[in-house]
Amino acid sequence: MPSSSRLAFTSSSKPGSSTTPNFRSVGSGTHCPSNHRCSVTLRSRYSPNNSLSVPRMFASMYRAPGIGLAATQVDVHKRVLVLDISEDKSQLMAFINPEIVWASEELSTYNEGCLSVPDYYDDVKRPARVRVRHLDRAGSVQEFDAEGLLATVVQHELEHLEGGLFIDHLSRLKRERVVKRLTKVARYDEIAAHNRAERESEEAGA
Ligand code: GNR
Ligand code: NI
Repeated sequence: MPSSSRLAFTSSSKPGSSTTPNFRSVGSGTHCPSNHRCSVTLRSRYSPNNSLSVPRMFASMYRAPGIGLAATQVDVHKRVLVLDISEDKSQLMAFINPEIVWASEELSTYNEGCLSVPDYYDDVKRPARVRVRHLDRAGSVQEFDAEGLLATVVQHELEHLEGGLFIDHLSRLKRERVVKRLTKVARYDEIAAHNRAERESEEAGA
């Protein structure tokens, strides 16, 4: 289903650009997943801190727009994921301390994209079915089986919490090519922001 995975990104959405300032893409030097393992496991009780981050994460995910978001992508270093794979964006899911307790041997391939790797899509092979254990927002333990898109997205998001990205599954050549391009884009964005700030301060001074 490569085409449906693309639905999460419209041409007007440019993750990492000034419209979504809380996203940092690969290559910007400060992007969390490339250099940070999000190892903070939350206590079993759902704390007020988490109740703050979950609604904000939903807002970031819907605005992006994306079908899933890991806390680490918005610089929240906690093991929290939000998902909504429904067409009409009516099925919020929030997972605290998620873990995969079982994965099928059978693999499936999905054409993945990522808010942290803007404008790049590629096929990734992952277990076709997984069983996920997590805390819900009330702090109770939940378990469910996922397949299809849900299984793919849960694994994609969990990977973010471990400091990984879907491009880690690609050949070194492909990965280095996309990182190089995004590093260049990030540098241009930086220069543009610098020029804008300079112009604005000149205008304010004049
Ligand atoms: O919005 C997203 N779409 C998507 C499509 C295929 C496989 C994974 C994803 S997750 C992505 C949002 C994102 O980057 N979450 O980390
Ligand atoms: Ni992602």
